[in-house]
Amino acid sequence: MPVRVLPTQPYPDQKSGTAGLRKKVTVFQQPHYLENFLQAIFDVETTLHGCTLIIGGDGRYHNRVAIRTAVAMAAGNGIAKVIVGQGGILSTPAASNLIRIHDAAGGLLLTASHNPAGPDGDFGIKFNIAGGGQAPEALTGRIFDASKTLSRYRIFEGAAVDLDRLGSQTLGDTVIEVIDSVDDYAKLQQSLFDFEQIRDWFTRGGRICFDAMHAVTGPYARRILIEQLGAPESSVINAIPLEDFGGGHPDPNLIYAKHLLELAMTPDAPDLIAASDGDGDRNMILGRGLFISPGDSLAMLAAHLDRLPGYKSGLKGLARSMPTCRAVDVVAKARGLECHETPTGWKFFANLLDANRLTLCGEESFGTSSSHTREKDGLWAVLAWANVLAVTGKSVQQIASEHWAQYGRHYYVRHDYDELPTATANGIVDRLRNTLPSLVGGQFGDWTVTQADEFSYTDPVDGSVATAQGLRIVFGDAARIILRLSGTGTEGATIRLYLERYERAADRLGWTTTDALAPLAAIADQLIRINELSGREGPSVVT
Ligand code: G16
Repeated sequence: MPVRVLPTQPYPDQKSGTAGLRKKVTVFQQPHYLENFLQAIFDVETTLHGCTLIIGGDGRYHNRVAIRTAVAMAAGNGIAKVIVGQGGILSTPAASNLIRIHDAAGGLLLTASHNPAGPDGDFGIKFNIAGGGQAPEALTGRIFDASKTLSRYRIFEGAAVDLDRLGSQTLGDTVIEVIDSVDDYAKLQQSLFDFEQIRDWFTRGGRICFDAMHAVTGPYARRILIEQLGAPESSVINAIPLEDFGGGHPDPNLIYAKHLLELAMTPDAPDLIAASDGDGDRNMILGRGLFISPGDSLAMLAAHLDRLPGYKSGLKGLARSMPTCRAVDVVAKARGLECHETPTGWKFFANLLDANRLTLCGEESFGTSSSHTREKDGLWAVLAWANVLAVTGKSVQQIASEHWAQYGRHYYVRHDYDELPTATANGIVDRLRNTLPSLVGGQFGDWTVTQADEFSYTDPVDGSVATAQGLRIVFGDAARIILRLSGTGTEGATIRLYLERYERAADRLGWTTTDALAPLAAIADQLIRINELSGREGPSVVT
């Protein structure tokens, strides 16, 4: 039998963060590092045996090597059928969809999301469970425990799988099916949106610029926007996926996609400007003359979604992660919908989605999606916006200003302090945590602190509790200051500071974000003293 049991050494650092295991490529290249983590998954998640497993990645450097190993280990661990995207390519939302439609027992998604790629870049693995969602914390904890004590792994030795040839191949008793990476995803989007209406919108002169940032969404965007919806060729830029993402940083935000903001400010800007990230789950939305913050995008989609075919029967509920601005809460209240506040991490939406209590959810980190899948879905958000523009006949600018006039406006910014020494970052967070109780009732200008605590979350479906999910200083509905440690960095520690201010009066809706948030930034500085305590002059990234 070519299935071999080979020795490995345990690694002590295979703890999954906010979205799976993310490390430098060089870490993954250590002997048996990948094998150790994968074997821990196969040992712990015994439901995979005899079932279907989906495997794919975002095409970054090391993708093919890792996928070959994953396929050979799946065959070595009794998986009945492995479905792989052609060339090893699957966007994260496409993989989640495949898990669902093939009734698979899980999926291995090889990606470090928006983190840079290449030999010196990052690599990662996410394990998604049956139903398509990310493994819950209890499961990733058990996988981590197993990874620390493993001494052997099982692999189909000498496996020669052709990842580019569509169709079935076998490795021993395991069927390996290589499928088109885009087909099923495109069908899913067709079932949700009015493609006729969007096509008409293009025919009538509607224009889009979608930037795939040389990452995984290029083939998806080309197929859907150009081939199926008839947008001109020039509508998708940087469409060819490259192993190093063209040396760029496929994190679509105001820093790494600044060129899109500049495009939006030109007189002849397209009606809709958008981008997605490395693995296709994030989205950035701009209109002519303005950027739509992720929290606003969530709220504006919430206000319009039931006009689109897949959502005509109405919305079940809405949700956002705790640091995401509360714009969606205002829409939920006005429409009498349930609204949930969850910890950061898409996995926290899964139970609510499965329990049919949620239709639309989103995060400040440029993630938006709906009940159609169990991951955030970058291209879905872009198509949703295109369909909203087509069905309303309005511009992004009109949608935004009418929204703010009706519901009020949440000004919002995030400051990231990247790659801090871990002890420094922990010290800053600990210090604020200790001062929180003394802040309640404090007066800062016109604002009074109504709540100052550490966020913890009890899942309303299964009762599981997630503690230590970020520190928040709340000034009623008027403003919030939030501080938390990122769970996705690969070097040192990253502190994120989030500032949110809500205004309703007509003469306060047209401020710049910087002006609106300046007083809150000053209060945050007074209370948290990040610059002083970190020795930095300011944040590394402001989005
Ligand atoms: C991941 C998670 C998201 C989370 C984001 C930021 O996104 O899937 O749910 O909001 O990380 O996490 P943090 O603030 O802890 O760095 P992605 O796109 O990187 O998979």
